[in-house]
Amino acid sequence: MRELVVLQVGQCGNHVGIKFWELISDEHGVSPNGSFHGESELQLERMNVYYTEAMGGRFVPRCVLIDLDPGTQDTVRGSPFGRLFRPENFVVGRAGSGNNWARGRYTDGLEMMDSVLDVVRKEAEGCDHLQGFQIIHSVGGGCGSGMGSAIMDQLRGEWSDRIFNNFTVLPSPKVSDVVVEPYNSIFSLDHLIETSDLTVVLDNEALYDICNHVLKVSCSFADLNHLISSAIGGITTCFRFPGQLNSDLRKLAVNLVPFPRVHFVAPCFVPLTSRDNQTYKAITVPNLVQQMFDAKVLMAACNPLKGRYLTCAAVFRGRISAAEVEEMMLNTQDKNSTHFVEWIPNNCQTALCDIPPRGMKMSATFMGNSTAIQAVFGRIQSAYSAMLKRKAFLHWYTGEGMEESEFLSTESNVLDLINEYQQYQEAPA
Ligand SMILES: Nc1nc2c(ncn2[C@@H]2O[C@H](COP(=O)(O)OP(=O)(O)OP(=O)(O)O)[C@@H](O)[C@H]2O)c(=O)[nH]1
Ligand SMILES: [Mg+2]
Repeated sequence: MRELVVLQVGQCGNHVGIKFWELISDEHGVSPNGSFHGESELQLERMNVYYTEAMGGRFVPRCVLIDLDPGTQDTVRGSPFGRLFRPENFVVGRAGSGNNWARGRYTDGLEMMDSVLDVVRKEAEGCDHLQGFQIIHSVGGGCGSGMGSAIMDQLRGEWSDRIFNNFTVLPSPKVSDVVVEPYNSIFSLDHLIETSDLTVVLDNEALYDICNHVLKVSCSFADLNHLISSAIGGITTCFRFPGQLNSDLRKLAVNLVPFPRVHFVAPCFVPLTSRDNQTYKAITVPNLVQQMFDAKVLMAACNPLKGRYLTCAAVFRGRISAAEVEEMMLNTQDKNSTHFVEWIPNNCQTALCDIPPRGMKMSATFMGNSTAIQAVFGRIQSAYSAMLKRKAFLHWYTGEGMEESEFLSTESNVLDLINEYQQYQEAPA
């Protein structure tokens, strides 16, 4: 079996992570106590990708839950599925980093590193054939960002030939009041560019707009996390249920990432639903395809019509006709051909899974590797640059041992990435 190890780091990582486990446990018929109550062989067939079967047929998530701050883990333990996790897999520090990347990366985070690695090694050694790691984290604070980077450096050293897939929540002033977020995020991006194979961008700015303008619901973290977990549930469908296309993490990464640094994809999930509106609405394949390519539902605040898709992938779920899906997808690409680079033929991959998400007849999840994503990085880099110019808040970082020169080299790596996207956008066939 091809197993994955999930690491959820920091407050956001753990809050999103628990929603993901609730969702997939429901889809695979795993009860909060780990027993199987499903009706179908299909739910069991690939269970080992995400769960280990423990004594007495109990299914335990292959998940390591990490935070410097003990408070988050108490929330996770107290949630309906909190008892599903192996108690030893909670790795907790004494206090949060105070939104300081340097504390997560260099000081407090490193103190906890041995305990983290012990748990990860135990999980990895219990696997038949480990595919790779999925890391769920935010980059606006200090733990998910700084400690997340430190953990990835270590894991890369030990498992260099495995795939590293990040689910990365980017900050927005619309839902946060952490003023140093641009610093923490640009430091993390600098790391992700080098150490992640595939980064799924979950941008709080876009998620806020979806809640506020499209769904017209409140914009609490619970609302944003509902959207995020449906996207992660959709993206991981092909790993969890039998099928051919993009059926493991490496295949997905190979199809989506044409150049090593250009591995940031923006997802969307349709039909959109709010937390309390899970009821089935009549929806058709043409509907799904049309919504999927609408910038308003994209979970990164950028407009793909202002860039070009290098690659994309879609997962359709439900009892739907493969021929209809194929036809609609080709039609849409034909009509928008200027927004797909012509130098990668067949750059849109479509997978089908018979089993719809709970409460729906059909759904689709889309991941686009579009050059338009440079706008998201540009937004955060401008805020970074404005503060750095006046050296605002620098002492919090230099006080932990960081050099001022690091601030400049980090920024230039992110600026290089933005440039690369621009070059690919303009590259002729
Ligand atoms: N979507 C979403 N964003 C969150 C959530 N919790 C925090 N954030 C965002 O994540 C960033 C802060 O990161 P946290 O995850 O709280 O910080 P941390 O990793 O625990 O690090 P510390 O600074 O040590 O607390 C800000 O941009 C918040 O807006 C959440 O549950 N959902
Ligand atoms: Mg925290």
